[in-house]
Amino acid sequence: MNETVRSTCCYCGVGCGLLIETDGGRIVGVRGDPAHPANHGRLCSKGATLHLSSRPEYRLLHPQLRTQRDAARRRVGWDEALDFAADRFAAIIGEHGPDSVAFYISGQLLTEDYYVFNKLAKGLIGTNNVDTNSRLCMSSAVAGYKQTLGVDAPPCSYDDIGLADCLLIAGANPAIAHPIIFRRIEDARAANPGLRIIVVDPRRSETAAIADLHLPLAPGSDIALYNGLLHVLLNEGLINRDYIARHTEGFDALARTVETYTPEVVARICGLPQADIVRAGRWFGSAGAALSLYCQGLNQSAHGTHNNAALIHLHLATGQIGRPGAGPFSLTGQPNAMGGREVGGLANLLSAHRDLADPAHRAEVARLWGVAAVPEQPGKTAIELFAALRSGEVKAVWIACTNPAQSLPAQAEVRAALDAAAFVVLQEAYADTDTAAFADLLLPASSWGEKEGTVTNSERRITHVVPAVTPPGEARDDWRIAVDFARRLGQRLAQPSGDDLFPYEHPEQIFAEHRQSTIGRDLDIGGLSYSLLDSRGPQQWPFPAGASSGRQRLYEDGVFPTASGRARFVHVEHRATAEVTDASLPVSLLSGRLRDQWHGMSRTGTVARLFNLDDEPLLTMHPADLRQRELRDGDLARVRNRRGSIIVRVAADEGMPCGRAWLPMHWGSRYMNSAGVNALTTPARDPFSQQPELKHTAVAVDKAQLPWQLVVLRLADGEEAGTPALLASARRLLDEFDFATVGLYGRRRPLVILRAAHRQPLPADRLHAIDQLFGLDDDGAAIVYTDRQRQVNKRAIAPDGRLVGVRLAGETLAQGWLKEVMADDSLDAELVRWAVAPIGERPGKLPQRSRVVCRCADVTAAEITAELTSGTSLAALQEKRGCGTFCGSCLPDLRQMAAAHAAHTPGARTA
Ligand SMILES: Nc1nc2c(c(=O)[nH]1)N[C@H]1C(S)=C(S)[C@@H](COP(=O)(O)OP(=O)(O)OC[C@H]3O[C@@H](n4cnc5c(=O)[nH]c(N)nc54)[C@H](O)[C@@H]3O)O[C@H]1N2
Ligand SMILES: Nc1nc2c(c(=O)[nH]1)N[C@H]1C(S)=C(S)[C@@H](COP(=O)(O)OP(=O)(O)OC[C@H]3O[C@@H](n4cnc5c(=O)[nH]c(N)nc54)[C@H](O)[C@@H]3O)O[C@H]1N2
Ligand code: SF4
Ligand SMILES: [Mo]
Repeated sequence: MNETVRSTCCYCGVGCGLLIETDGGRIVGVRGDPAHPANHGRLCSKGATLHLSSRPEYRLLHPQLRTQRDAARRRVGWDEALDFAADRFAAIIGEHGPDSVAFYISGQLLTEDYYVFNKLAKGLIGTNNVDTNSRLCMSSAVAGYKQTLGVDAPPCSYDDIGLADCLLIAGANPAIAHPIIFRRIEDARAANPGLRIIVVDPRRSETAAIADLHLPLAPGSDIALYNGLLHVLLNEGLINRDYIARHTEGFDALARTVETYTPEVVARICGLPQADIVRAGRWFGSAGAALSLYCQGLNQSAHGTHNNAALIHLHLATGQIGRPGAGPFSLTGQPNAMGGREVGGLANLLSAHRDLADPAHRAEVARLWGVAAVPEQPGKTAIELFAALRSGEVKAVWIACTNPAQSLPAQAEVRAALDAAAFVVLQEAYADTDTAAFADLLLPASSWGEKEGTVTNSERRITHVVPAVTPPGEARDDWRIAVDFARRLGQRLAQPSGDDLFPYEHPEQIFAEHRQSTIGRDLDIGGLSYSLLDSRGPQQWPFPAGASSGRQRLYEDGVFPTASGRARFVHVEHRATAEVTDASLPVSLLSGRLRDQWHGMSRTGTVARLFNLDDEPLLTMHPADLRQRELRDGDLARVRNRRGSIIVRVAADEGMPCGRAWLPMHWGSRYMNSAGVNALTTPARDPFSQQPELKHTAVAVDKAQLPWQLVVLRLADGEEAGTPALLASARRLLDEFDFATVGLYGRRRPLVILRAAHRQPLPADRLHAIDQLFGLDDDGAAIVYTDRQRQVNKRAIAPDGRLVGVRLAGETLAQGWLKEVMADDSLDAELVRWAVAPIGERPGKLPQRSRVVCRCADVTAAEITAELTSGTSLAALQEKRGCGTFCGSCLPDLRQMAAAHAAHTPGARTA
């Protein structure tokens, strides 16, 4: 029976609402929820393909345990798994004290999950060693807000985007990372011709395309720039003296500091034209409403807290805060980074925005939980935690919903730490992330569409999510796993309080306790309940008891939650990046996101069409930088520094200033034969937020001499059937080569692609073994080409004239066109022999592939024209193929195609 359940997207912090469609207990589709205020029915390509991402073949289905490090894990029952874990934790705590264990959790957990883990560490065990991947993500934003505004609260709402006259997008790439926010920016641009958009980003990002002014500053030079803009504001009389006098403190000292940040000085530090700095200052200062949107370009820095503060200063100095269309709006990355901050699930925070350092706050939390005390000593933050695992100071770690063996910087250290740990537990939804290789105990967690609880998005809006289906295998909800473990551990620690502390049988009981902890605090949600969220829809905090709605905008009255009620200007000065480029490491390596992949790709990496935009991790550099290294587009390069070395393919990009390079963060050891970008990144971190400088590391880039190339393209059998097994086969080969990547491609019939390069040709028996692994060894259906002199060997399998697999060794030129025709299943039988043609050229008779108009639903111009020609209306076409119904960015194109068709076809319908 078909059912529809309201939920949210589990990817980014925009927090789009969606409707999950189920049939017979399986998720069969998703649509944007028109009633959700975050997205009003829109979804981006990732949200729109969520229903394709939950195949049980990829999921972790049963607990697995190994009692000896070198042994293989075996399947165990939940009782055995959790008893074993409780025994190990209790023994370690008994012998070495509470601080010898730690939890490393995630902004992708629901608030209720988070709450239980936090209480388990701080309330039951008595350690503050609970930190999260938000340390890599939002902790500088938290510290930046607290230093200036007093508490960790983004003061704005998404609606402010449409009300601003000046948008300052700094160190954020919403076109890729927050696509539905970017749709709002495009709408604002269309509606308001006077809108000015400034983008501050060291490279010409996808978002920079919409900018009126792009400032490609030197990596890490943001403080200099914002101090320089404040200098311009002061110079040009664009500050709001009245606001400063009434609502802030510390301005005069900062004004003296920024005296030296003249446009001339700042231009030199940032590598920008002076005139652009002055122009940006004037635009910001003269705007009726100025809104800043910022993210990891500011946060992931060894001075990330002050990057944030320096930007917030611009708003305080001009009074551009607490008004429609104005304010410093930190975009959150993960779907529930906000919820984690609310429950205080970080090593230096306590529940409901309380501070660990404050004895009164500690006493309040102890009272709320009914424990004697919460520990005083701050816990270890992510980087410290893994260093302590390595040194043996921390012996056991419980990891949930994050993949540190890919996402933390300096991977060699991190992996050594996981190796050194006495006991590693991983609570995961997917079977084989890079961290899973290190786990002694693997616990299967339920995931998107299967769980109940709440999430808070970037604009402080809380949504209640309910399950649409039951979890696969024996997977259980994260909060339930934590509660079950906590009760068992409580018994062993001779603290019968385990059961009393964790009496929950339903997530709403946890929510109620969390709600209680917020009463009287800045984020008071005393008026919320699951039923209110269901009946009146998602709500923004604060929402105290008796309120009729949440607060759209904070600080409208100019009163800030500081001791004096005033916001603070703090002393910020330009500082260099932790690592400076020099002659031996001349390139600044930046990293970040691609539109269609999510972090370590455990989920997005299973959906073929999410590889269609980018199916390999490419290191982009300026063409001149490539030329200087004798690299051509598509060549392989070695990227190295003293921490590591990886090989990747390069691509020319005029938008990368010389001396900078860019690599996506998504490919780890399951998709390529290295740890990816974090083999190279630095663990250097901000002194206030402890967030590491993931956005900049100094590297050398040189041509990699790997002349022998291999590509395998293998079509899976059914819609998705066979793909997991083929992917697993390809993965087994990764380490055989000096360079290798695996991935998917295509649409209804996915292709699995292995690309490799090696310093010398592989012997024939190895090639044969590869053919066997991919089912290409059936001599009856094979077409083969061999040129011993050139050491070229090609093989294609085409049963009944239909090309289903190709292996090219020695020369791989045909892979480009083969990938397209195989994914489309469009190669005529008579052209199949071209697959193994000597030079790999494209057959002249092959029609050019039609342009993809809707990338979300993957519909081409030819398909749209065919539908229109057969009499389908635009509305019916949208309904049938889904095009234009997700993010909406192709709608103008679609409408134009329909209109053009109508103009040429009397009587055709355009609506
Ligand atoms: N498609 C997709 N979307 C995602 C995610 C994903 O994995 N995939 N992850 C989500 C998460 S958790 C997060 S945190 C967000 C991140 O969202 P964003 O921060 O918007 O994305 P990033 O690509 O990490 O980095 C943003 C930009 O910072 C720039 N940058 C680098 N160094 C500097 C600098 O020194 N100064 C300035 N001003 N800019 C700099 C980079 O060139 C990059 O374009 O995305 C979220 N959304
Ligand atoms: N070089 C570089 N490194 C970076 C960044 C960068 O820009 N550059 N960005 C950093 C940032 S901002 C972030 S947020 C991190 C992200 O880094 P990670 O947190 O390591 O990334 P994910 O791949 O999202 O990991 C989440 C894991 O949880 C699993 N999972 C999904 N749903 C559930 C569930 O319901 N329960 C459980 N238990 N597990 C589940 C997924 O399968 C996945 O393996 O990476 C950081 N690392
Ligand atoms: S913008 Fe895309 S990834 Fe982010 S919540 Fe919305 S649909 Fe999901
Ligand atoms: Mo993040």
